[in-house]
Amino acid sequence: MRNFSYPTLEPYNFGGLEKQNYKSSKIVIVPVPYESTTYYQSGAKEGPWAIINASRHMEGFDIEQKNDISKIGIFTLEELEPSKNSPRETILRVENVISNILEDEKIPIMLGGEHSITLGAVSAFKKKYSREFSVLQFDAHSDLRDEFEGTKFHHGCVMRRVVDDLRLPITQVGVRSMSMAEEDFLKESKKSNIFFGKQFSIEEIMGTLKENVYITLDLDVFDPSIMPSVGTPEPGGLTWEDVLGVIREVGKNKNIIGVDVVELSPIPGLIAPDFLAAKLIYKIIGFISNSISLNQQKESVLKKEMKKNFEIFSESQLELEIWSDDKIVFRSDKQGLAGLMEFIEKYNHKFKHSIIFDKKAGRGVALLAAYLNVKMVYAKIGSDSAIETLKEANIDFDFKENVPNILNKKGTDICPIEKLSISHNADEFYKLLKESRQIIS
Ligand SMILES: [Mn+2]
Repeated sequence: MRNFSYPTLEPYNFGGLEKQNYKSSKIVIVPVPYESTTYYQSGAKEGPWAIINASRHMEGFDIEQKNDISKIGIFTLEELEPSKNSPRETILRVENVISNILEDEKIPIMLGGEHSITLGAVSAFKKKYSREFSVLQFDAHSDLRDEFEGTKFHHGCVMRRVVDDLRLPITQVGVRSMSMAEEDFLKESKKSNIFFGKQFSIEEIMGTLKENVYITLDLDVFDPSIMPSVGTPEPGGLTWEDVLGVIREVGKNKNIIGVDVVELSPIPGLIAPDFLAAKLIYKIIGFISNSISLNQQKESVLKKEMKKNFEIFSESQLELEIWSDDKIVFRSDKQGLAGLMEFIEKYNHKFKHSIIFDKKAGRGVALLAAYLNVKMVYAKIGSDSAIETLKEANIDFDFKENVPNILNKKGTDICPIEKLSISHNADEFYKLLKESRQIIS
């Protein structure tokens, strides 16, 4: 083909980025122009395009972060084609693409489209995180109807599917419209932490959330004065700062694992709401990249300290057991610990939901816990310096005489401890871990 050479405008991707590279991107934008059920104001299928188009005119530099946020790497996928057959099929398509992104350890940000697509994304997250995450919903509506207009996959039913079918904890913010049946459901089931309108404090919201948070944001949570471009605008909505204030704190204190921003129905000629949606997403990406770099700094400081201290506490009689989400238990002696550390360095393995317990937890155990990224430390006694380190690393702990006997917990598959405790180098450790996985499965 002829090589045209002329100046071009910003490409049609989120942020109008010159070069997109999937491999080096942490954020993946998934446009889903889905619209099926009838609307007061229709046009949600134009939402993703309008957001991307507006985002091409955003400034890359962010005054708050004093940085070009796009440096985290943003890759925009092609628009997903909704199924013409059924809502369920579209939701499955969404689930597939989000699963693929999670497999690649990236953070998906989905652009809607109708709110129903959230179910597909959240299903993919459940496969990866099980029930170890919260869904934080910003919305003018509670979306808790069991069925609406003859379907369970209506956008007014999406959170009901999340709490009932996926059995996930939800927190709802900004709700100012719902039906009597939804009110009854809320009262009876107590399945939602709901904050009506502006009646919330950031601390209260934080208190309802698990460590991992998926954010679903229906743009009608904003006041119609700044966000008229939605299917059902409700008065008394949140301001730009209300919403950003909450998400900023979630970014600081929790782990944002995925986001969707839905229900933009662009009004021709009115660009400010489209731009608001684009900028909102960019701000959220900023919060995410901020927390990732903070965690990396914290991690590397702890790793350094761990290495420095390793010699000292490996001399002591360290005997600990680690119970991981992989249902693998191993007992470590001095050499075993050396093998474990070598293994973590080489294979970059993380025992995300593990528990360590030890007879006595000193600073060494606390550092190891931080290093392994475990969730909880149990021990009979804990030193002051251990408590200090664990608090710093945001790890829960429980020090009491009766250390729970997790090893004997019913239904826990355990691979032979002896097998793993003899691994004294990284490759050996990896081999044994792999073998034990096979034993378990
Ligand atoms: Mn909604």
